[in-house]
Amino acid sequence: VESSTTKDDTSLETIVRRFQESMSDSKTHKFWETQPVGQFKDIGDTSLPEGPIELATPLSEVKQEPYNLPSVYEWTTCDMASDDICSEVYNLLRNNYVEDDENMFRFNYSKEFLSGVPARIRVRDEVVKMAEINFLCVHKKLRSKRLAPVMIKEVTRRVHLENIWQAAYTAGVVLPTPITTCQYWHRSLNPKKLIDVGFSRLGARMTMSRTIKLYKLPEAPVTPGFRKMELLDVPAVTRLLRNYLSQFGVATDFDENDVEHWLLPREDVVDSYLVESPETHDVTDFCSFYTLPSTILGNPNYTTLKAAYSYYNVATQTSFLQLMNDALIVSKQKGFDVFNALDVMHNESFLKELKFGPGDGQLHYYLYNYRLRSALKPSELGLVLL
Ligand code: MYA
Repeated sequence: VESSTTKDDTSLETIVRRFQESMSDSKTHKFWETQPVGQFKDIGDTSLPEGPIELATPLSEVKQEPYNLPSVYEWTTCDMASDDICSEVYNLLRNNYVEDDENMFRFNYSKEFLSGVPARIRVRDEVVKMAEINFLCVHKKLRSKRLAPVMIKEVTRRVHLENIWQAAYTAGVVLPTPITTCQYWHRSLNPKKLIDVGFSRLGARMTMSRTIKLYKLPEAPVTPGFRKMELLDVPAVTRLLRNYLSQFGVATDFDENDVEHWLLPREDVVDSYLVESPETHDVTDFCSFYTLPSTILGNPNYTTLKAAYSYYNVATQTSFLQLMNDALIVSKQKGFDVFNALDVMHNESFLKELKFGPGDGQLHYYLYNYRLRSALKPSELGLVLL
């Protein structure tokens, strides 16, 4: 949700929230304090080594049976290739997954997103095999019963059995200890709808028609050679991305298979565009975004907010500003209401100029069983998790 608060906001709600945020570091975490993650008490202790916190153990020493659940429950492994099971998981998430602070919107990930995959993530000079953990969800009726720690321990056990000892994940809540904290920014594409559903508000001294004019975009992309990515572009895009991501402290380590899986355009999942030089036919620039609608809760006129999320972008010949403006233009053409981006990588350099506004939510990034000597700035992070 677009932030409606300014620095001098002194409403009681804001003061209480800021206080809670400032206290959350000193809150006790009965579960997380037992886990191999950076602990709040160690922040600033530069004597601790960077790298794995616990060593890998032989697989025969990994607990072979699942953790116990309260008696009426049992574990099932979801076969996501089965339509029925995929629908069950999809519906659990559609009704119970992440909401904004005011409970106006809830993520509605499409079925295509719902698979777990291993990843290679580079930390400084080390490429580490990790699990990307996502979609942790407990039904609304079963909250606050300490089920989440059992689920996390069980997924950890299962990942260990795959001989993987590290993980990466993001969350809106503060846990021990973020490697960086990022902010979402939002670019209105359909300002009238965004205002109607309470996603954003009419600015001071603005009318609806002036707002619509402010966010108006050209009909078509302006960069010569700007086109959709195709299968044959995979090697060139991989080269561009690997070169770009090498400058960040923590980043995805993409190979050609990963680029094909994560970035090749898929209807309603991911869109990728590139610039092919009209003279040399070299691929010089790349931009991408994924589709993540949110259900609009309790609005009589609208049910779905269509949001595009900036994914990975690389500009070498085109200005970054113009490349991202072309991304906005194609996402508008495709009917998105809003284009979201985190302040990771070099995104800061286009956010304000392209009329993104800061959101009210933060996204914290975490590594499991891997210590960083010090936190990163968002601009030092080359990793976007779906
Ligand atoms: S982030 C998205 C998380 N999902 C949602 O926000 C959906 C809506 N919410 C829910 O479904 C529930 O509220 C959840 C918590 C399931 C989140 N990440 O059972 P509880 C800790 C990690 O009584 P519930 C995503 O998917 C909390 O601090 N821990 O609480 C990435 C407390 O521990 P402590 C969390 O509200 C997930 C304990 O759980 C989160 O009923 C990455 C309370 O448990 C959270 N988002 O359920 C998971 N929220 O006392 C970690 C609360 O210590 C993966 N908690 O503070 C770690 C790597 C594992 C693999 C390792 C391989 C080597």
